[in-house]
Amino acid sequence: MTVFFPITTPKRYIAAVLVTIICLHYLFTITSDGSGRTSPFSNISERTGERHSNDALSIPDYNNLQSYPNITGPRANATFVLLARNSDLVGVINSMQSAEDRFNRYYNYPWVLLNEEPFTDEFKERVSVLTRAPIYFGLIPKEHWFQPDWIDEDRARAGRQKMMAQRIIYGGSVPYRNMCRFNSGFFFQHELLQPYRYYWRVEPDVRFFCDLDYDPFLYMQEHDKVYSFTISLFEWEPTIPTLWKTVKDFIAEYPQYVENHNAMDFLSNDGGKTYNLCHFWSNFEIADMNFWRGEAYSAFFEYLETKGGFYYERWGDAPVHSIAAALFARRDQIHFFRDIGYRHEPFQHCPSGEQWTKGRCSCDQKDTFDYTQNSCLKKFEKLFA
Ligand SMILES: Nc1nc2c(ncn2[C@@H]2O[C@H](COP(=O)(O)OP(=O)(O)O)[C@@H](O)[C@H]2O)c(=O)[nH]1
Ligand SMILES: [Mg+2]
Repeated sequence: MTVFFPITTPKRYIAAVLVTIICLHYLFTITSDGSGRTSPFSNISERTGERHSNDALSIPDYNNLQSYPNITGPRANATFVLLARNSDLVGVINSMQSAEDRFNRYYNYPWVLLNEEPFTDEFKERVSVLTRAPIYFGLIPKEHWFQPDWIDEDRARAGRQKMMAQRIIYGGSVPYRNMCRFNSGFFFQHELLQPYRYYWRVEPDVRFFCDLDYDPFLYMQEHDKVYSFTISLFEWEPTIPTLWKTVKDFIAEYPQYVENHNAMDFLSNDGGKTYNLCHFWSNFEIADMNFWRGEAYSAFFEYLETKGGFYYERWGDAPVHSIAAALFARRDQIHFFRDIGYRHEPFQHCPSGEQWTKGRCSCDQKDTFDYTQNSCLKKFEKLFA
């Protein structure tokens, strides 16, 4: 005879269903963290279904600055710098959002935005909401921006036309040349930047891929660094046909400014005779403005300026800054921020391994400029081999 529960009996049926529901509920409460995700690591209070009012404290309170340890620690005298036009608004928002999300919402370093035209109210309003840090909008003095009167415009025009014929990017653009000259010799003289020593340059439409859990400005200060980069590459030679000769003339005239432990071997494969076109990509820079404001760089920029190459050719601030940092600073004062994931079209630097995991980087480790054919990183690393 087969023994079986006569589940057709209504009372017994209800009891069985109830027991099943209670068992299922118990199973659910011991395996759930309450947010819908099951986790074997749920804490005791969650296992028992209790909820404490301070449970939320396990989520960092970003609105309470005191709760973030670095805020109370030492800070550098530093700021972000962003040069932009009103028409760059969307790109500026993208870049600032990225820098704030990945770093500055914890540190609240100020932002200084510069333009040769007044920023519109809409521009100011849209970017001001992106940060809780102080934000300043500055107008660039005319003499720091526009082509000086002593430049021979016929010669400058001929230079532009030649470059346009060679299809060189921005070859025919005067505003681009204004920008390169301003970034080379004037931004650090702007009155809004006078209070600061270190700056982090940001451009529209760049991206920071990784969390940064330390202060790179303090890193610069504590390790006596003056210049840093994430990407280095070769310059487009037709934009600087006479720059290296000018540099060599300057060195011959002012040998006292050349640092003994310099990075000439990053710039030249033959001890300085010729320029190998390596430079640091200056759309990302964290650097010490005291270096630009110092005697060596001031003399250097003045020398370049008198040659007119910012307008007769198209000298970029990247080779100008790079050459100066490589020659007038010690090579160990130049730093490669390997852990800062960064993109400016069309290249990016993506950290790898532990740095990638720790930084919660959103970039593809395989997509990094570091050791590609057009990168100068190997040359930089060889300086220290
Ligand atoms: N205010 C202002 N900013 C400019 C001008 N031209 C370029 N910039 C800024 O200078 C930086 C470099 O210019 P960008 O167009 O990004 O050049 P690229 O990165 O070399 O292609 C960016 O921060 C631009 O917003 C200009 O005419 N006026
Ligand atoms: Mg750019």
